[in-house]
Amino acid sequence: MSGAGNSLGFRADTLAIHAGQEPDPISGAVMTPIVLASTFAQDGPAVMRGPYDYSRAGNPTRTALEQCLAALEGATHGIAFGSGCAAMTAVLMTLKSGDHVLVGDDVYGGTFRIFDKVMKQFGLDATFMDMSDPAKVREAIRPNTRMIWVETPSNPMLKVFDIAALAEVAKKARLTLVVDNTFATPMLQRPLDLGATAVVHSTTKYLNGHSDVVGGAALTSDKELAEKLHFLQKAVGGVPSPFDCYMVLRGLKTLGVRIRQHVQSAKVLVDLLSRHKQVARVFYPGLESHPGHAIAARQMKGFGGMISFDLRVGDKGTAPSAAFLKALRVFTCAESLGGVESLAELPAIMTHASLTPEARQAAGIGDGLIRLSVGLEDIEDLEEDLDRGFRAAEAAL
Ligand code: P1T
Repeated sequence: MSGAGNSLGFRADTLAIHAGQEPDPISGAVMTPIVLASTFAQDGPAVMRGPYDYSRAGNPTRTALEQCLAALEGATHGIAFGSGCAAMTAVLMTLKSGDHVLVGDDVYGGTFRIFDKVMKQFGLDATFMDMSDPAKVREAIRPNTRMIWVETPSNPMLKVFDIAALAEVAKKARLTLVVDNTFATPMLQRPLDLGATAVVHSTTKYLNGHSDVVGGAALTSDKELAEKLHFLQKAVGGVPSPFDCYMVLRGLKTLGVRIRQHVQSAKVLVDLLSRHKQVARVFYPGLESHPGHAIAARQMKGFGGMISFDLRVGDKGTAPSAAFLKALRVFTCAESLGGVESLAELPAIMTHASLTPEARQAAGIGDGLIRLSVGLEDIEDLEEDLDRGFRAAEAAL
């Protein structure tokens, strides 16, 4: 399978294992070699021997990863970065001072921080808004708006937005639509097929899947945008190491089976949480009561492995939620998500602490909001662990 592998029509589970990866032409090694070289011999000054001259500009292990990710997202171009934040920043650096971006009102805290604390200094303006009503998004477009940016499902409230409808709005106004597909992964949702211009990922999460890499990527079939991103990758230099690229390639091989199990286990825990007297509300797109359920059912192949819920905390602030998290023995209290191990966290003081208190309140991120990344442990151990948490939370009330 050569190049992006995509044109050959293979399906996602096959692409995840083979796209961008041929047995090594010299040794026949089945696994992609980790090419650690920072520089590559030239046949003479500025006479390239092969496609590579310097590893910031390009590296064979990185190319394999970029082609694999591009194939999975149905993109012609993949551009890998040293973190999800580096990938997102590069995409925003394709804009210029005075431009304006419409951003979904529920995004990872670090994404909010890039807009609020970094890009703002360079004159990039952003409006955070609920993107549930595409007509409202259309009305919010200004003469200087260049981009619509959305996470779906979103972090941490699991909001779902209609990618095809937003793509329609973007297309009519000649805007770029960027979708952060970290929570869904291409196994469950392919935004480019629905009309998005680009997809961004934190490969740190499900794509790598083993909580041992920080990485990111942007995928697009827009040639002009891809050229700008390749330029920024080389010029600004937020590149991943060859070893990290290899690790993500290795993790990707099991993405399909992992995601199917994450989804199946999440469903069991959602049922448990939905029936629990200490839970005020469960946020999960698979619930029929979820406002975005119909859209999720249409645009996703499964509802994902992330769950948020509001624990009843009375007037005790974060104490019952903290007690819940401390009592867990299978779930680890930690930021991040998408690994084989289950994680639990308190967005208000962890992943979304960088939001302003007003932004947190507007998003609904309160003291009782607990976010779970459902891992691959035995489901009965996970159920018992949540019981442990609930008992500790009750004692703290
Ligand atoms: O951590 P990094 O690889 O830089 O990725 C940033 C990022 C981008 N997009 C989404 C949707 C994310 O969730 C993240 C990182 N999120 C966490 C660390 C977290 O615990 O939510």
